[in-house]
Amino acid sequence: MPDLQFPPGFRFGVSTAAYQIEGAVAEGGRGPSIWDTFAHTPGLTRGGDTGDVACDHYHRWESDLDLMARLGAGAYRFSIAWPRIQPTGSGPANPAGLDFYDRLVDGLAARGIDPLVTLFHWDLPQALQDEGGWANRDTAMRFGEYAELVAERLGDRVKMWITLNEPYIHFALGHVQGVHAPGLTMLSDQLPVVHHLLLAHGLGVSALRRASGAPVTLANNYSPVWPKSESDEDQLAAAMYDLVQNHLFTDPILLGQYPPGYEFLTTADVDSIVMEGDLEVISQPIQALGVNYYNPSLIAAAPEGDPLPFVRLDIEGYPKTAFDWPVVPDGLRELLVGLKERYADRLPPIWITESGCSYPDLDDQFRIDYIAGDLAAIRAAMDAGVEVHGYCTWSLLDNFEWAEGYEQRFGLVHVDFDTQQRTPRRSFEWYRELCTAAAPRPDLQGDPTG
Ligand code: GBH
Repeated sequence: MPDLQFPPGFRFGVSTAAYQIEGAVAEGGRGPSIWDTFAHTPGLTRGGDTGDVACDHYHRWESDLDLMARLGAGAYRFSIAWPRIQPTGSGPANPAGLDFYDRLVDGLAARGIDPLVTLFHWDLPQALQDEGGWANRDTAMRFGEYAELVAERLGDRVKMWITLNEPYIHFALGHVQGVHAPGLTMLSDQLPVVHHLLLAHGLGVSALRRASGAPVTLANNYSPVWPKSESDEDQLAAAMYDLVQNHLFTDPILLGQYPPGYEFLTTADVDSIVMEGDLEVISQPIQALGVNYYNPSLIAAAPEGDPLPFVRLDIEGYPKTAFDWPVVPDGLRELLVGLKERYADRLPPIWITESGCSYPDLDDQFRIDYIAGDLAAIRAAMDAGVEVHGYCTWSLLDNFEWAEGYEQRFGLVHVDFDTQQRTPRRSFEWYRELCTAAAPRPDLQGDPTG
């Protein structure tokens, strides 16, 4: 048993996302999403990989739940594919879509695992993208309706709602860098996408709180920002990077206002985008804050002529995962303490909704050390006064790693993508000890603080 003592009630779980594991993209009345379109466009994903089959979880969900039961997981964070619920992103619910998640939620309850449900993990219905996607304010309204349909059906059993997964990453990689769906490269007038994602979150909170007693949050990807040097240029670039990655999708929610300096995101009149009353909707109380952590960001001023004001540099001097990402567990402590400093009393209890690494071998001491490092960092932050209620590791299974296809392996469980055979790695056994040693957990639905 690793020497990682957490207070009673602390939950250990695992995370996944719909497009990364489900497959069955044309079954049960599911409509196409922007990720189907993107992955099927030649040259955009590694080796042309798509999520058409992925882990075939849509057909194998029961045995996957049995795996989680074997793990002793206290919580399972999964996402609902919006295009299964509304194939074109609006209108009445598709019964087969709701039925699938209904069975999943009941299957979890039968195994004593709390369902933590993400409503949007990047798979926007393609029909909404055809109408402008997140650049269109209507998409936020549609999200509120979708949230309502899901909450009406599952709201009595879901234990925590996560409106959006990593809106910053969806914005930056999908709408600025163009390396994720929908593959846009918007160099100016980015504020509408940002604002409509935030508005969707707020409208989602309203709908979910109306129909369900469960706590609501969103999962943000945070990264402590390290300026390359003391120079004014690098300090300024780092501050701008910090603004977009760490503050842009949190200040409006927790403080009711955009971070100072955000106006550079548009050349239009801000009031034509951020309408009266929007910030009230966006800043409704949330009962937890989801934190996804992978690594810090080393930032320098961009060379003259670059379209963006900052560049991310390689972080040297730390071990690297198979994905070449630096392993810096203390960055998690740093960011948690930083959140507490910035948001003080406005900061709700934190859930670590993702942390993990790509590592291929079945004998994966590397992954064990990685998770243990992040858990020790969480403990250190808790000792410094940050309230953390749970940890979900990314991921249960090897899965479709977006533009990187199936090459990167984040699972506690290895998946052979030819046979769909699941083989638990050594980290699975290690994590099982941690999960099973955890004390019994109080009911989240009855706990107003989440
Ligand atoms: C999450 O995104 C997603 O929610 C999940 O779907 C995904 O599978 C998982 O993480 C693993 O990727 O340039 O070396 O400093 C993570 C977003 C963006 C985090 C890129 C790490 C920088 C790596 N990531 N980022 S590096």
